[in-house]
Amino acid sequence: MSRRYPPVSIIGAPTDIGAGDRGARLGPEALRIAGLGEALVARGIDVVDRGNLDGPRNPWLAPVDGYRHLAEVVEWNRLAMEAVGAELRAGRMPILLGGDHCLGLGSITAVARHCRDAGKQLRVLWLDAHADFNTHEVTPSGNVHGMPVACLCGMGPRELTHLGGDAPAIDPAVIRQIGIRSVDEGEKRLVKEYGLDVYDMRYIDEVGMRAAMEEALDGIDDNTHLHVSFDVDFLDPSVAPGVGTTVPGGPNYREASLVMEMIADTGRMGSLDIMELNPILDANNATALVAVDLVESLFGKSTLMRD
Ligand code: B3U
Ligand code: MN
Ligand code: MN
Repeated sequence: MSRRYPPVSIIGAPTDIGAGDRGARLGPEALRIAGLGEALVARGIDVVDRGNLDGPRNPWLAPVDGYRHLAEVVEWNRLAMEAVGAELRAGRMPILLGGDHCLGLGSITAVARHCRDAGKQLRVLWLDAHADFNTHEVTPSGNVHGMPVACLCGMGPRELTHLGGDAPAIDPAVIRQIGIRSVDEGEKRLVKEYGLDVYDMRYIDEVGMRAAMEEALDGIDDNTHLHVSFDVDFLDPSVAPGVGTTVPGGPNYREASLVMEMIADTGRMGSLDIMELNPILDANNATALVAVDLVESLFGKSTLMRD
């Protein structure tokens, strides 16, 4: 093992409060059963599993004013923000297990605050089929898992945009979105207006994953905190069927492995979300196993010694 990693804390956030299907609440357990913790321990990493956060149940109601379950979403994100923040303050690397991707808001709000306090430069890699840049005005669903990036950039209800006190939590310029292939009509306009740096599948097909990732990782230095927000629907459904919103034409296993390996090579990953795994829709936990395998690559697993 050539590189040393900081101690890791696994935090489960068993909720589908922001999703359009139920089942992502089972994601943390499926990832544990797929051997996430053991795989990291086997790589020589100090791992503590903090167990699960305990937030409100999913009342499974229709959207109100463009948001489903806003009060519960706020509470889950507050819990996620506090848990992630506590690990960062303790010098540990949080891995937040979703749960649906609305939780990226709480996680990254905590990471952004930590970076400000520590004088670090933040870079967010958002691996996803979706831009998650909807607002209550343009959302086709009212599901808040389609909105966390917008909220982080200051667009959304005050309870979410000001979760950490200040809004916006981050500057859109720190985000790189990779694997995008489903953006709603109104959302497209906002993505353009805010100048999000999006490496969509057409771009990846044209230049190749390696060149796209080189661009996305450009400018990272020793003072960078790299946050990886991994929505499992980033992957092509042929390798990852166990998610609520599959979109065809995503990165295959080889491309996704390269993404993770290139991130590992930077040595700068300081926090990670693994989101949207829905075991109800999975086949024998296959998607969870793929996710764990890719996380091992994120933590430096490679076929040969490279250093
Ligand atoms: N953009 C759609 C679908 C969606 C976004 N994120 C996920 N699905 N997982 C929406 O509902 O906002
Ligand atoms: Mn997402
Ligand atoms: Mn997605």
